Amino acid sequence: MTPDTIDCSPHRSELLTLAAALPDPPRTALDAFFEGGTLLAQQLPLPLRDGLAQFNANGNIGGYLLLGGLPVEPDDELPPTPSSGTAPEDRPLLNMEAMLCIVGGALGLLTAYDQGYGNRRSITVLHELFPTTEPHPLSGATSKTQLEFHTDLSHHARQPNYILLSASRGDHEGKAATLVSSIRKALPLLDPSVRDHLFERVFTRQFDAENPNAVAYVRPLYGDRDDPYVSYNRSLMTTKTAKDVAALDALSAALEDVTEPVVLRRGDLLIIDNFRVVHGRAPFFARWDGKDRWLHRAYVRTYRNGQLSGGERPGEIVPFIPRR
Ligand SMILES: O=C(O)CCC(=O)C(=O)O
Ligand SMILES: [Fe+2]
Repeated sequence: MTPDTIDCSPHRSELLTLAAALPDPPRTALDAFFEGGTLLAQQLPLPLRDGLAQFNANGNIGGYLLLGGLPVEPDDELPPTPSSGTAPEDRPLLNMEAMLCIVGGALGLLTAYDQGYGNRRSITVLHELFPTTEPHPLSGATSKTQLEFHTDLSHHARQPNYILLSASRGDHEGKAATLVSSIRKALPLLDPSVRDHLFERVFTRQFDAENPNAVAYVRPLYGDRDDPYVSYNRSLMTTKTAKDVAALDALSAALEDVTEPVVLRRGDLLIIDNFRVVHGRAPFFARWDGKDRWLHRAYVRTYRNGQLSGGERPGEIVPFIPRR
Protein backbone atom coordinates (compact mmCIF):
# COMPACT_ATOMS: atom_id res chain seq x y z
CA MET A 1 0.00 0.00 0.00
CA THR A 2 1.00 3.62 -0.46
CA PRO A 3 3.25 5.23 2.15
CA ASP A 4 1.72 8.06 4.15
CA THR A 5 4.22 10.80 3.31
CA ILE A 6 5.98 12.02 0.17
CA ASP A 7 8.85 14.52 0.34
CA CYS A 8 8.26 16.96 -2.52
CA SER A 9 11.28 19.19 -1.85
CA PRO A 10 13.32 17.73 -4.74
CA HIS A 11 10.56 18.89 -7.13
CA ARG A 12 10.17 22.47 -5.94
CA SER A 13 11.26 24.25 -9.09
CA GLU A 14 9.13 22.01 -11.37
CA LEU A 15 6.15 22.63 -9.10
CA LEU A 16 6.71 26.40 -9.23
CA THR A 17 6.77 26.24 -13.02
CA LEU A 18 3.39 24.45 -12.99
CA ALA A 19 1.96 26.99 -10.52
CA ALA A 20 3.06 29.86 -12.77
CA ALA A 21 0.85 28.47 -15.57
CA LEU A 22 -2.34 28.99 -13.51
CA PRO A 23 -4.45 32.16 -13.79
CA ASP A 24 -3.44 34.78 -11.26
CA PRO A 25 -5.41 36.10 -9.41
CA PRO A 26 -7.40 32.85 -9.31
CA ARG A 27 -10.73 34.19 -8.04
CA THR A 28 -11.45 36.29 -11.09
CA ALA A 29 -10.95 33.29 -13.42
CA LEU A 30 -12.07 30.32 -11.35
CA ASP A 31 -13.18 28.10 -14.27
CA ALA A 32 -9.83 28.49 -15.99
CA PHE A 33 -8.08 27.99 -12.65
CA PHE A 34 -9.73 24.60 -11.98
CA GLU A 35 -9.43 23.44 -15.59
CA GLY A 36 -5.75 24.44 -15.42
CA GLY A 37 -5.36 22.30 -12.31
CA THR A 38 -6.76 19.24 -14.10
CA LEU A 39 -4.44 19.72 -17.10
CA LEU A 40 -1.31 20.57 -15.12
CA ALA A 41 -1.86 17.51 -12.91
CA GLN A 42 -0.72 15.41 -15.86
CA GLN A 43 2.64 17.18 -15.73
CA LEU A 44 3.30 16.61 -12.04
CA PRO A 45 6.73 15.08 -11.35
CA LEU A 46 6.47 11.32 -11.80
CA PRO A 47 7.06 10.20 -8.18
CA LEU A 48 4.31 12.53 -7.07
CA ARG A 49 1.92 11.52 -9.85
CA ASP A 50 2.52 7.82 -9.08
CA GLY A 51 2.09 8.32 -5.33
CA LEU A 52 -1.22 10.14 -5.83
CA ALA A 53 -2.49 7.52 -8.30
CA GLN A 54 -1.63 4.68 -5.90
CA PHE A 55 -3.31 6.41 -2.98
CA ASN A 56 -6.36 7.08 -5.14
CA ALA A 57 -6.57 3.44 -6.22
CA ASN A 58 -6.08 1.63 -2.90
CA GLY A 59 -5.75 4.18 -0.14
CA ASN A 60 -3.51 3.08 2.71
CA ILE A 61 -3.92 1.93 6.30
CA GLY A 62 -3.66 5.39 7.85
CA GLY A 63 -6.18 6.94 5.45
CA TYR A 64 -4.08 9.99 4.67
CA LEU A 65 -1.25 11.12 2.43
CA LEU A 66 0.98 14.00 3.51
CA LEU A 67 2.91 15.88 0.83
CA GLY A 68 5.75 17.77 2.51
CA GLY A 69 8.28 20.32 1.32
CA LEU A 70 6.06 22.00 -1.28
CA PRO A 71 7.24 25.39 -2.56
CA VAL A 72 5.49 27.77 -0.15
CA GLU A 73 6.51 31.46 -0.36
CA PRO A 74 9.04 32.78 2.20
CA ASP A 75 7.00 33.92 5.19
CA ASP A 76 7.70 37.63 4.66
CA GLU A 77 6.30 37.42 1.13
CA LEU A 78 2.96 36.03 2.31
CA PRO A 79 0.07 38.34 3.19
CA PRO A 80 -0.81 38.43 6.90
CA THR A 81 -2.96 35.49 8.02
CA PRO A 82 -6.56 36.70 7.82
CA SER A 83 -8.66 36.74 10.98
CA SER A 84 -12.11 37.16 9.44
CA GLY A 85 -14.02 37.21 6.19
CA THR A 86 -13.31 35.60 2.84
CA ALA A 87 -10.36 36.08 0.50
CA PRO A 88 -10.54 39.24 -1.64
CA GLU A 89 -11.28 38.50 -5.32
CA ASP A 90 -8.08 40.18 -6.43
CA ARG A 91 -5.72 38.46 -3.99
CA PRO A 92 -2.74 37.14 -5.94
CA LEU A 93 -2.41 33.36 -6.19
CA LEU A 94 -0.60 31.76 -3.27
CA ASN A 95 1.64 28.81 -4.00
CA MET A 96 -0.23 26.57 -1.57
CA GLU A 97 -3.51 27.41 -3.34
CA ALA A 98 -1.86 26.43 -6.63
CA MET A 99 -0.72 23.11 -5.07
CA LEU A 100 -4.25 22.46 -3.80
CA CYS A 101 -5.66 23.01 -7.27
CA ILE A 102 -3.13 20.82 -9.11
CA VAL A 103 -3.11 17.99 -6.56
CA GLY A 104 -6.92 18.14 -6.46
CA GLY A 105 -6.97 17.91 -10.26
CA ALA A 106 -4.77 14.80 -10.05
CA LEU A 107 -7.14 13.05 -7.65
CA GLY A 108 -10.57 13.91 -9.06
CA LEU A 109 -13.01 16.76 -9.32
CA LEU A 110 -12.65 19.91 -7.22
CA THR A 111 -16.14 20.52 -5.91
CA ALA A 112 -18.03 23.50 -4.48
CA TYR A 113 -20.94 22.58 -2.24
CA ASP A 114 -24.17 24.06 -1.19
CA GLN A 115 -23.81 22.61 2.30
CA GLY A 116 -27.47 23.00 3.22
CA TYR A 117 -27.14 25.89 5.66
CA GLY A 118 -28.95 28.43 3.51
CA ASN A 119 -26.48 31.11 2.49
CA ARG A 120 -24.68 31.14 5.83
CA ARG A 121 -21.57 29.49 4.40
CA SER A 122 -19.81 30.62 1.27
CA ILE A 123 -20.29 28.26 -1.65
CA THR A 124 -16.84 27.96 -3.15
CA VAL A 125 -14.11 25.45 -3.93
CA LEU A 126 -11.38 27.46 -2.21
CA HIS A 127 -11.90 27.57 1.54
CA GLU A 128 -9.63 29.20 4.07
CA LEU A 129 -9.05 28.05 7.63
CA PHE A 130 -7.60 30.41 10.22
CA PRO A 131 -8.45 31.04 13.88
CA THR A 132 -11.19 33.58 14.52
CA THR A 133 -12.16 35.24 17.80
CA GLU A 134 -15.75 33.96 17.99
CA PRO A 135 -15.87 30.70 16.07
CA HIS A 136 -18.73 28.21 15.85
CA PRO A 137 -17.59 25.44 18.25
CA LEU A 138 -17.83 22.77 15.53
CA SER A 139 -15.88 24.77 12.94
CA GLY A 140 -12.29 24.80 11.77
CA ALA A 141 -12.05 28.45 12.89
CA THR A 142 -11.71 27.28 16.50
CA SER A 143 -8.30 27.32 18.17
CA LYS A 144 -8.34 27.08 21.98
CA THR A 145 -10.83 24.21 21.99
CA GLN A 146 -10.36 20.82 20.37
CA LEU A 147 -12.26 20.37 17.11
CA GLU A 148 -14.07 17.10 17.78
CA PHE A 149 -13.87 14.07 15.51
CA HIS A 150 -16.03 14.32 12.42
CA THR A 151 -16.59 13.39 8.80
CA ASP A 152 -16.79 16.46 6.54
CA LEU A 153 -20.21 16.90 4.90
CA SER A 154 -21.50 13.51 6.05
CA HIS A 155 -25.03 14.95 5.76
CA HIS A 156 -24.55 15.50 2.03
CA ALA A 157 -25.36 12.71 -0.43
CA ARG A 158 -22.41 13.83 -2.57
CA GLN A 159 -19.98 13.86 0.36
CA PRO A 160 -16.42 14.57 -0.82
CA ASN A 161 -14.08 11.60 -1.13
CA TYR A 162 -11.08 13.70 -0.14
CA ILE A 163 -10.37 16.75 1.96
CA LEU A 164 -7.24 18.62 0.93
CA LEU A 165 -5.62 20.95 3.46
CA SER A 166 -2.53 22.93 2.44
CA ALA A 167 -0.61 25.13 4.84
CA SER A 168 0.78 28.58 4.12
CA ARG A 169 1.51 28.83 7.86
CA GLY A 170 1.48 26.32 10.70
CA ASP A 171 0.63 27.40 14.26
CA HIS A 172 3.39 29.06 16.26
CA GLU A 173 3.97 26.26 18.73
CA GLY A 174 3.38 23.20 16.56
CA LYS A 175 0.40 22.12 18.71
CA ALA A 176 -2.44 22.34 16.18
CA ALA A 177 -2.25 18.71 15.12
CA THR A 178 -4.84 17.52 12.65
CA LEU A 179 -6.09 14.33 14.32
CA VAL A 180 -6.56 11.48 11.88
CA SER A 181 -8.29 8.21 12.83
CA SER A 182 -8.56 5.52 10.21
CA ILE A 183 -11.36 2.95 10.24
CA ARG A 184 -8.92 0.46 8.71
CA LYS A 185 -7.00 0.65 11.99
CA ALA A 186 -10.03 0.93 14.28
CA LEU A 187 -12.20 -1.87 12.84
CA PRO A 188 -10.27 -4.78 14.41
CA LEU A 189 -10.84 -3.16 17.83
CA LEU A 190 -14.64 -3.44 17.54
CA ASP A 191 -16.63 -6.47 18.75
CA PRO A 192 -18.66 -8.22 16.04
CA SER A 193 -21.98 -7.31 17.69
CA VAL A 194 -20.99 -3.62 17.83
CA ARG A 195 -19.90 -3.75 14.20
CA ASP A 196 -23.27 -5.22 13.21
CA HIS A 197 -25.12 -2.45 15.01
CA LEU A 198 -22.94 0.25 13.41
CA PHE A 199 -23.65 -1.24 9.99
CA GLU A 200 -27.37 -1.72 10.43
CA ARG A 201 -28.57 1.18 12.51
CA VAL A 202 -29.52 4.31 10.57
CA PHE A 203 -28.90 7.36 12.75
CA THR A 204 -30.58 10.70 12.36
CA ARG A 205 -27.92 13.32 11.84
CA GLN A 206 -28.81 16.92 12.51
CA PHE A 207 -26.92 19.43 10.44
CA ASP A 208 -28.32 22.82 11.24
CA ALA A 209 -28.61 23.94 14.87
CA GLU A 210 -30.92 26.74 13.76
CA ASN A 211 -33.34 24.31 12.09
CA PRO A 212 -34.20 21.12 14.04
CA ASN A 213 -36.06 19.71 11.00
CA ALA A 214 -32.89 19.71 8.95
CA VAL A 215 -31.81 16.07 9.22
CA ALA A 216 -29.96 13.50 7.17
CA TYR A 217 -29.70 9.74 7.78
CA VAL A 218 -26.37 8.00 8.16
CA ARG A 219 -25.04 4.57 9.03
CA PRO A 220 -21.75 4.88 10.93
CA LEU A 221 -20.28 1.96 8.93
CA TYR A 222 -21.26 1.08 5.38
CA GLY A 223 -19.92 -0.53 2.22
CA ASP A 224 -17.68 -3.61 2.39
CA ARG A 225 -18.14 -5.46 5.71
CA ASP A 226 -14.42 -6.22 5.88
CA ASP A 227 -13.17 -2.84 4.68
CA PRO A 228 -15.96 -0.39 5.46
CA TYR A 229 -16.40 3.32 5.05
CA VAL A 230 -17.08 5.36 8.16
CA SER A 231 -19.34 8.33 8.81
CA TYR A 232 -19.25 9.93 12.19
CA ASN A 233 -20.18 13.22 13.91
CA ARG A 234 -20.92 12.20 17.47
CA SER A 235 -22.58 15.33 18.80
CA LEU A 236 -24.91 15.55 15.79
CA MET A 237 -26.04 11.91 15.72
CA THR A 238 -29.22 11.11 17.65
CA THR A 239 -29.07 8.01 19.85
CA LYS A 240 -32.33 6.31 20.88
CA THR A 241 -31.34 3.18 22.78
CA ALA A 242 -28.64 2.07 25.21
CA LYS A 243 -27.29 -0.11 22.41
CA ASP A 244 -26.92 2.97 20.19
CA VAL A 245 -24.98 4.79 22.89
CA ALA A 246 -22.76 1.77 23.57
CA ALA A 247 -22.01 1.29 19.86
CA LEU A 248 -21.08 4.93 19.29
CA ASP A 249 -19.01 4.93 22.51
CA ALA A 250 -17.13 1.86 21.30
CA LEU A 251 -16.55 3.44 17.88
CA SER A 252 -15.30 6.66 19.53
CA ALA A 253 -12.95 4.75 21.79
CA ALA A 254 -11.56 2.66 18.92
CA LEU A 255 -11.05 5.74 16.76
CA GLU A 256 -9.33 7.53 19.62
CA ASP A 257 -7.05 4.57 20.22
CA VAL A 258 -5.71 4.73 16.66
CA THR A 259 -5.47 8.51 16.27
CA GLU A 260 -2.44 9.86 14.48
CA PRO A 261 -1.63 13.54 15.08
CA VAL A 262 -0.39 15.27 11.93
CA VAL A 263 1.02 18.73 12.61
CA LEU A 264 0.80 20.75 9.42
CA ARG A 265 3.73 23.06 8.79
CA ARG A 266 4.21 25.59 6.05
CA GLY A 267 4.61 23.83 2.72
CA ASP A 268 2.60 20.74 3.75
CA LEU A 269 -0.48 19.45 1.96
CA LEU A 270 -2.56 16.81 3.70
CA ILE A 271 -4.97 14.59 1.78
CA ILE A 272 -7.57 12.99 4.04
CA ASP A 273 -9.68 10.07 2.80
CA ASN A 274 -13.02 11.36 4.04
CA PHE A 275 -14.64 7.91 3.61
CA ARG A 276 -12.13 6.01 5.72
CA VAL A 277 -11.00 8.62 8.21
CA VAL A 278 -12.64 10.57 10.96
CA HIS A 279 -10.68 13.71 11.79
CA GLY A 280 -10.42 16.54 14.29
CA ARG A 281 -7.87 19.13 15.40
CA ALA A 282 -5.97 19.60 18.67
CA PRO A 283 -6.32 22.91 20.54
CA PHE A 284 -3.70 25.61 20.05
CA PHE A 285 -2.99 29.24 20.88
CA ALA A 286 -3.70 31.93 18.33
CA ARG A 287 -1.74 35.15 18.73
CA TRP A 288 -3.58 37.38 16.24
CA ASP A 289 -0.25 38.73 15.03
CA GLY A 290 -0.81 38.12 11.32
CA LYS A 291 1.31 34.94 11.53
CA ASP A 292 -1.29 32.51 12.84
CA ARG A 293 -2.04 29.12 11.32
CA TRP A 294 -3.39 29.54 7.79
CA LEU A 295 -4.70 26.63 5.78
CA HIS A 296 -6.36 26.39 2.37
CA ARG A 297 -8.97 23.69 1.93
CA ALA A 298 -10.68 22.08 -1.04
CA TYR A 299 -13.00 19.10 -1.45
CA VAL A 300 -12.51 16.50 -4.17
CA ARG A 301 -14.97 13.92 -5.49
CA THR A 302 -14.05 10.78 -7.41
CA TYR A 303 -16.05 7.92 -8.93
CA ARG A 304 -15.63 5.88 -5.74
CA ASN A 305 -18.98 5.11 -4.10
CA GLY A 306 -20.79 6.89 -6.94
CA GLN A 307 -19.89 10.43 -5.85
CA LEU A 308 -19.56 11.35 -9.54
CA SER A 309 -21.77 10.16 -12.35
CA GLY A 310 -19.84 11.56 -15.34
CA GLY A 311 -19.91 14.86 -17.19
CA GLU A 312 -19.38 17.08 -14.15
CA ARG A 313 -17.00 20.02 -14.44
CA PRO A 314 -14.51 21.13 -11.79
CA GLY A 315 -15.76 23.99 -9.67
CA GLU A 316 -19.42 23.33 -10.51
CA ILE A 317 -21.66 23.90 -7.52
CA VAL A 318 -23.34 20.76 -6.20
CA PRO A 319 -26.83 21.52 -4.90
CA PHE A 320 -27.67 20.38 -1.39
CA ILE A 321 -28.96 16.80 -1.33
CA PRO A 322 -29.42 15.41 2.20
CA ARG A 323 -28.09 11.92 2.74
CA ARG A 324 -30.84 9.32 3.01
O1 LIG B 1 -7.73 22.53 10.96
C1 LIG B 1 -7.66 21.32 10.69
O2 LIG B 1 -6.59 20.71 10.71
C2 LIG B 1 -8.89 20.57 10.31
C3 LIG B 1 -10.10 21.45 10.19
C4 LIG B 1 -11.35 20.68 9.88
O3 LIG B 1 -11.42 19.50 10.03
C5 LIG B 1 -12.54 21.35 9.35
O4 LIG B 1 -12.56 22.58 9.26
O5 LIG B 1 -13.51 20.63 8.99
FE1 LIG C 1 -13.10 18.69 8.90
